[in-house]
Amino acid sequence: MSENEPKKRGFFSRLFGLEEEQPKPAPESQVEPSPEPDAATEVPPEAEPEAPTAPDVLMGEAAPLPIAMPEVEPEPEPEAQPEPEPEPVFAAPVPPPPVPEPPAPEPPAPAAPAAQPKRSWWRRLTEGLSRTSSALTTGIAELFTKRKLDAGTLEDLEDILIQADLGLATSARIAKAVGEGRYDKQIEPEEVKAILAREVESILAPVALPLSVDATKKPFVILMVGVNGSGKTTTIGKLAAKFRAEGKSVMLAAGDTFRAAAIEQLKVWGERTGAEVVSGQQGADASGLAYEALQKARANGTDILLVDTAGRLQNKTGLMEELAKVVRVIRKLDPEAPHAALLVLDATVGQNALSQVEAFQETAGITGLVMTKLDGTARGGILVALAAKFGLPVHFIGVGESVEDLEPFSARDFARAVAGLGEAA
Ligand SMILES: Nc1nc2c(ncn2[C@@H]2O[C@H](COP(=O)(O)OP(=O)(O)OP(=O)(O)O)[C@@H](O)[C@H]2O)c(=O)[nH]1
Ligand SMILES: [Mg+2]
Repeated sequence: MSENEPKKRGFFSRLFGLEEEQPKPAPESQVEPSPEPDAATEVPPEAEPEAPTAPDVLMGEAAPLPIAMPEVEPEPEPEAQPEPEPEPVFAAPVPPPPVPEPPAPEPPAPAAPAAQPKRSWWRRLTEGLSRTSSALTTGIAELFTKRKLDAGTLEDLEDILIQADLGLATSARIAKAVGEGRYDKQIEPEEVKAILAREVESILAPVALPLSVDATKKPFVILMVGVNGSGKTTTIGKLAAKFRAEGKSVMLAAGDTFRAAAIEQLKVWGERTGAEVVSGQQGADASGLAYEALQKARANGTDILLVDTAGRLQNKTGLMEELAKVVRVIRKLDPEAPHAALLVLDATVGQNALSQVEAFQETAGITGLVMTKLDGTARGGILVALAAKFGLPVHFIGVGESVEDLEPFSARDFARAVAGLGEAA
């Protein structure tokens, strides 16, 4: 029984960190509606001046993936965004938003080799998930070594799983699976890990779905949304590179109009990937820009339009409303667009991801998830909780800042990495 039960909770708590990590702080000063000529109607704009848009057309051949380095570092961003604005009015640059104090900027991206060997993918994934997996495997080893299984052990196991962000329901489910038919028997830690991997894989498998691009939609519009610094713009760059490598034409819409650096960052990705960038002036209306880009992509016969948006915290209603407007305005041109609305989640935020999904789901009708920064000190267990709770497709995971660091999501790889098992044969 449990008389020699090791007292390891404090250790786990320290391993996991007790606090929730929040997404990159993004002080947002909610700005009052900017003094824009009122056009509160939802009339689509016409005859927009093309003036502020200076597309960098760099359409090349389906390119060998260019050196991938997002060197335009997201600047301290005033995430001060105008409240819902009048419907798209192009070329009506609004004065730059007030500047609140800068958030901790993301560190500048280190230089990375253009093409890393594919092999390193598994290593980066397991290293990124090591915070989660080592806590789990250490906990499991201490709990199950030389002990018979009883209700107390299973409760302790459940606690370990909950602390690994797997969520209450999933943790209970896994503990139950471990207990089945094994009461009063000894069970090896390796067996527990195998059950953990199996259960996690079975939860993740239904959501591990590729992003399918319907070629009959021209352009196929992909809207990228998420909180500040989650990796939207970088993921757009990586996706653009993938699509270009498949020979598709790609256009990028610089819908984060609040920061000049955000526009520049997207232009850099456009140059690297041979994708045209449609951008407006800083402060321009984001929905208007998206509308203009869609018109342009249509006129050009572009295959895929990727629309960047400004980061916004999910509890800022004004900013979320502005995002809803981007969607509404796009739909004026194409009622089915955006054909994909991808929520980019930073894997290091833990439980906060749950409320991000809820809020962005409601506002932008997200169709799928991309989880980034799984190469960092990730709290990968949250992906399992998200899958169990929302069942939204997980298309890709990001394991680094370079262009090749975006991988289709594999339920088996992820589950084995979380459980501290080796790469699947
Ligand atoms: N380690 C790692 N860093 C990433 C990954 N994806 C993005 N980043 C980095 O995260 C930082 C923020 O990425 P961005 O793409 O600018 O994030 P964003 O969501 O567009 O940010 P805002 O526009 O400010 O809301 C950059 O330094 C990226 O290089 C990833 O998968 N792994
Ligand atoms: Mg961005």
